[in-house]
Amino acid sequence: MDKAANPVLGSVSDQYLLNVLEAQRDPEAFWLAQARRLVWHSEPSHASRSDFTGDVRISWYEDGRLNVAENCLDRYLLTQPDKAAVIWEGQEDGHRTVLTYRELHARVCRLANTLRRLGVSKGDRVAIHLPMVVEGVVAMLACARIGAIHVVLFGGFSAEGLAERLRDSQAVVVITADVARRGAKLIPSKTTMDEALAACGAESAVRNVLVVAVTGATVPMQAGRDLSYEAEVALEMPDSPVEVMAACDPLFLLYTSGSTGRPKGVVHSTGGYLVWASFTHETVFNSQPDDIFWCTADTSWITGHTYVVYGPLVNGGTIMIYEGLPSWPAPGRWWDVIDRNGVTVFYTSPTVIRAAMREDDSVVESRSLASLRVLGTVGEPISPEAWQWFHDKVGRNCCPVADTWWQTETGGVMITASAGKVPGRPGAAGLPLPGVQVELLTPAGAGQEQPVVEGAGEGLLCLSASWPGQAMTLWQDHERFRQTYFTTCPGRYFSGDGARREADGYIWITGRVDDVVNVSGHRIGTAEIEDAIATDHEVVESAAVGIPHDLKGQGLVVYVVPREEGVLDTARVRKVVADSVGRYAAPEKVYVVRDLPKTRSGKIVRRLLRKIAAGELENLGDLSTLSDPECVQALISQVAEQQ
Ligand code: 6R9
Repeated sequence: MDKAANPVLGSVSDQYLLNVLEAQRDPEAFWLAQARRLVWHSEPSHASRSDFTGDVRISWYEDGRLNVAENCLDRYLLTQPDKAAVIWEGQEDGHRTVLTYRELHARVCRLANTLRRLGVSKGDRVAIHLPMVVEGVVAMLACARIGAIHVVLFGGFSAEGLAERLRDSQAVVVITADVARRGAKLIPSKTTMDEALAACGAESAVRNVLVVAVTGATVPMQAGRDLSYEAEVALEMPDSPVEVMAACDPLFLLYTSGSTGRPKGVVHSTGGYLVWASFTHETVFNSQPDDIFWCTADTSWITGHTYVVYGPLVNGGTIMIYEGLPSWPAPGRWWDVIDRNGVTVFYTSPTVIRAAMREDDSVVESRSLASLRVLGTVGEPISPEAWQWFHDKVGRNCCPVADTWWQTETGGVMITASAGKVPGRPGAAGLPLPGVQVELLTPAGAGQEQPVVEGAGEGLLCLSASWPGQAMTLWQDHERFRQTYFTTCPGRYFSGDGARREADGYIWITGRVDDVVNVSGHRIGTAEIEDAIATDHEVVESAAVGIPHDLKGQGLVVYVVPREEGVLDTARVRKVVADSVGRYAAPEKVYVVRDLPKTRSGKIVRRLLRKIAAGELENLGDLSTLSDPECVQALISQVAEQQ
């Protein structure tokens, strides 16, 4: 990067550029220095022993030993025991709790002791299925304290979705809620979990279910298995020893969607992940000790892991957690949360911003928002218009906006305009963080060489060197890990996204190039949807694609070929998806068609289906590879009839 020759980079801070250069010159020394952010029982003697070739090995700080909960809590008991660690606000009037570091530590210890008493030990999996309540944070840290691997499950999963993940992870204890609040709706968490466990039958390893009384509703309790969370933790002492872990022991696994059917259990490490959480939380948001840091993500998303819980706490910050929706009971609710609690950093998603833009500007303008210092967004591309609105209306023209590109697999932010260091540019993600080695590769046919794009240009977004936050493997499927991420562009990690780089280095994310659809920031594999639909015997074949959607970023559209021509209940298809994946994945539209367009080798041509569903009929591209080019016209008219 040549600062002098480049007016934009001219305003990138010197310290930032120095870090970039230092990390490039001697990554080993740079990352070893970053490890000093943490407290270690035994300090690592080296940083990375990772290798993207052969069987693929991701290994950071290998001989270091530490405990994550001790890093997030105990170290601060000495320096700032009475500082607020968590500010929680409920969606019901007057529901608010503040926990100091001392209090959070005590709660974590009580649960850690409870889990130990229930026979949970190092390496066991514990599933956490909770709404945005303090117990979610407590549960993650309690697992970390005893070396159990947490698996946080989304509250919106169907019973079948939960069952699949419980079977795969072989969790021994589940922590769930009686009922969760979601605006005016009540979500029956416990009974959905009961259904999931019934569906698992003998394939589940769950011995106990701890039920948090979120609303206090009466729910069925199975004797011997189900226990009241509150009653159990009350039996325990507020102190508990930590399990000292190796840096490469798994801290958690988190399921995410890929381009094949089965969800992937992404496994994150203890040492490398925590260094990454600390480094990125400080660098990206220019974090300050008196920040009230509000990342609005659900804890079941990687963003919730890294920026609701681990990043801010490992850096000794104060986190804000809000239970409810942005516009319930009335528009502007989240702006009130910011004003009432003095939130300084607000990190949210483009979906939330787009929804707020649709409201009258007076909603946001009538709030003060004077406490805000830094804004961030994550999850999907943000349009220049939405970026500008966020900057002008929420940030009142004076807060930097960091769009942050990253993934479940990267553990934390990778590409962004770090607040106060790199000038933001509406619509662009920004620059790679220090130590992040981005390469864009030109897509090539099988067996062909893939040239690296130098300077300005577009290509597949790859990372050519490991970084501390990189996932180590997929749960019990290292071969799938290697195949998924390291074969498209050999010797590199391939993200599944495409990107464009400007001459001055700024990167724009162009979206997924694989079969993953991003609906309001939820990654949904089209194969997951198609597998669900395949269980309907009236359907011969189906194809799911994503199309642009004003509010959600992308919407799902499904094409189905019925067994009996023209006869199919589309409502049933939507229900089958909602039941087996979750309501959030129910398609916007189901088209019943006679045939799907395929290549001569039998591959469904999704590009065509996407264009037809989006009504972009002018340029359908090359149809010569289709086995039956005629089918396209028929398809277009069948879709038109159903629109
Ligand atoms: C953190 C997170 C990852 C996928 C990723 C990409 C999309 C995320 C983005 C973005 C454009 C951004 N994505 N952030 N696209 N600009 N700032 O979202 O993780 O749920 O695993 O999703 O989301 O397509 O590959 P995850």
